[in-house]
Amino acid sequence: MDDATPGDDEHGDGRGAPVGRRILLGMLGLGAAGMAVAPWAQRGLESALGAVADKDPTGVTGLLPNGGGFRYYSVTSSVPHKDDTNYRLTVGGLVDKPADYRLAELRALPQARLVRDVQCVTGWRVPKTPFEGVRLSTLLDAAGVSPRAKAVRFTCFDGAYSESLTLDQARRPDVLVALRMRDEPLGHAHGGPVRLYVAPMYFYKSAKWLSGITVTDEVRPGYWEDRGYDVDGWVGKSNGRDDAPTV
Ligand SMILES: Nc1nc2c(c(=O)[nH]1)N[C@H]1C(S)=C(S)[C@@H](COP(=O)(O)O)O[C@H]1N2
Ligand SMILES: [Mo]
Repeated sequence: MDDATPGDDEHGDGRGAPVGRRILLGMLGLGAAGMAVAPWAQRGLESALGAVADKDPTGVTGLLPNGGGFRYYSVTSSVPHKDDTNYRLTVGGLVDKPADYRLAELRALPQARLVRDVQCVTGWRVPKTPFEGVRLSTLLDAAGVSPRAKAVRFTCFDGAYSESLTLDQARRPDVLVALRMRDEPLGHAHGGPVRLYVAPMYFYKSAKWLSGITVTDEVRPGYWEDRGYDVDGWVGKSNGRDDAPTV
């Protein structure tokens, strides 16, 4: 199960982003250029994405042009852009040593790399997608989890989304606080600069724009789980679906 390979050659597959995708992600990155530009650019982009969206109930969605089959999802109509200057990830709750990580601090920790299929509960699947980042277990160990703790809650700087895992699930080696996807820094559209990546579960568990990790004494269902998705989101064994596992 533990096939994460820290230190893999990040660009070894020679993959290059198609031009269309570069342009799109460039637009998504505009927020970093200035506060005056970002809200306009993002609204324009998101309504464009809305125009090509499938009839999909799960929030603002759209097929990312040349995005390798990924769809853009957000339950909010706009999301602030965060980067090295203002991104923070807090770790708190039932821990001995609450922490507040900057991006550079997360990058300085040991990194793990996983290459698995991605499966959305609405049916789409993207094969063999590299994700790279810090194992969640590394951050939990550093924080010193209380013996009373049973679960972990995740919150997001979109101000709305949340997720949860049991402590056992959270400690799996295939659960990452991801900084990179497809061998590039995680872009805003995919939840950058930092998202959760829960490899063996449906992609709704992989909370985008991650900003808070709170250790709790019980599982608190997340955004979609309050709206009917299974809390234990194992691919192929939940949500009434029989997809092949994302190995
Ligand atoms: N913050 C946040 N995280 C989220 C979502 C969301 O709407 N907001 N949607 C989830 C769902 S249902 C899916 S399928 C994936 C989509 O990730 P993508 O936009 O990178 O394709 O993000 C998950 N994480
Ligand atoms: Mo999804």
